[in-house]
Amino acid sequence: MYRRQHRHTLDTTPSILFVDAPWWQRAVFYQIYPRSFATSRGQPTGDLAGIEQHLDHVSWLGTDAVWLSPFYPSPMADFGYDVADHCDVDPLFGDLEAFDRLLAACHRRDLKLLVDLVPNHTSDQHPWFRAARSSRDDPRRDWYVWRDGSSDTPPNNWLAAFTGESAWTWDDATGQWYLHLFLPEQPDLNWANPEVAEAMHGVMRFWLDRGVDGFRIDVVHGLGKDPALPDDPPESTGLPHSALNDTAETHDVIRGMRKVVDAYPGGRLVLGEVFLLSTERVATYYGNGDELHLSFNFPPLFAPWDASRWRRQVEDTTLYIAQRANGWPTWVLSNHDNVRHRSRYGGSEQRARAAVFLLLGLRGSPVLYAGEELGLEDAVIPDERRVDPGGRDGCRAPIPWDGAAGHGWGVEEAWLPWPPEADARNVAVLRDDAGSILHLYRRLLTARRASSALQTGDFAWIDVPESILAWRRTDDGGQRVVAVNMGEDGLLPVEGTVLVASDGVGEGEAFGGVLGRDRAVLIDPS
Ligand code: TEU
Repeated sequence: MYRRQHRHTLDTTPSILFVDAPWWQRAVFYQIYPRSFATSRGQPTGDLAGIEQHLDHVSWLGTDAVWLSPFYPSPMADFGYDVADHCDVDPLFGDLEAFDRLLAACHRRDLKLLVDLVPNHTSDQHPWFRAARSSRDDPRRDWYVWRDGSSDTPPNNWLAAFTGESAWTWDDATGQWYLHLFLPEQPDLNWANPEVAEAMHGVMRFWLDRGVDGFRIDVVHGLGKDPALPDDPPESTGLPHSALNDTAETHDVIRGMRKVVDAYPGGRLVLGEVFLLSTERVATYYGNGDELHLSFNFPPLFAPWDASRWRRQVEDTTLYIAQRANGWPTWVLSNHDNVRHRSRYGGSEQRARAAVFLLLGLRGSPVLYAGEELGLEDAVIPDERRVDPGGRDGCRAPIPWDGAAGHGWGVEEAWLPWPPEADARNVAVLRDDAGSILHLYRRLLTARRASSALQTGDFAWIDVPESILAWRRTDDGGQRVVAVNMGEDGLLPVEGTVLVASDGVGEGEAFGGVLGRDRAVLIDPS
């Protein structure tokens, strides 16, 4: 069924390669937001060479693949998600040679690298949009979505994200409206025009030819628009159209992208950001094995620290994604768009420690967000330092690498304030403390790598008190039990050896039968 192999990585832990599942089903992903990860040149914003210098942290931790948020030339109205050139590197982050060095450094460590593809919109400073905007007759005009109308009535009721205002902006010079699901500085591309698809496929090939292992695709569910542009229903009041767009056209677009990556050897991946608030709808983006390999599924991210709510999310994910042909779930608790989960769950480190057992223990591919392994909370951002139009600054605070002034950045202040307790809660200090949350993440990642049951095994609930979620992962190679207690101390009717405990207590010993509030365990029941 599977073959054991020692991989040669900088890490001395022998790891096991299970050849029966594609790499991305076994992989743990690690998201890096380049502005906030590390600098190589003493700047307040991070850069690609800074990431390269800190890659040993990522491989020491035991993750398998990095997803890099955008580093492309950009006016930074949306901090890089407003791309002005899809095939280059913003000077803030380095250049294409720095990218190639980073990619090679990842591959030397057996880390895959995904880049962020932003195909729904460009910057308004992109040459394509500058051309499109210059005249109604420009050959690129139809690369974007334009509509006639009077300057006081937008074509429909769609709302833009972040501004809460109309998703249409009137272009006075040419007398038409253009569509933007996000900022007015982010005009939407018109994927109904085959030239757009061709151009974006060219962008994909540019990065695939350089050797990237695939893409995280931004707002992939937004790409196809219903040509009738129907109003959003009244009951969706307040939701931006970006959270509602869910059309048949998009599935054709995704199939086209999938063909591009499938033409390359080595299992290149498309991991889509489907920001729809229904897991049942998200599941449709896996297609029939001809659309996304993996999709984000955000409803669990929005669930509170509550066992019954989480049980429902796991059941939905199992029903709609795991049981779907070609469906394979992903799990994510934090990213650059949302308040970090430790803060969302009330701020206790104990809960953050227990939460990672969900991420790494449930069936599917986990996506970690840099800094969660330090148990970071969102930074407190004073009004005068807020910069993001979507109010997401807190989760984008720079990673503190050590406890000295400047936390390894060589500057007094980075582009955003440091996260809380950075003097004590940083990579260097937590690495020296075997009991830290950082070492907990590492132990759990190591335990996951060593167990095919935990990576790709079947999932079954264990019958336990309401406040506990407990499940068994099983395959031919063995079994693992994971339990997370979101409520009162409770009895867990499982015997076996504790492999990893969220509070570090009793590891290597027989499980005692009681699981405390906000505690979690990984047990070998054999
Ligand atoms: O996010 C898409 C998206 O739908 C979210 O931004 C969502 O609207 C927001 O979190 C609600 O608070 C992607 C990127 O992840 C995000 O950073 C970009 O700003 C956005 O696309 C536009 O490119």
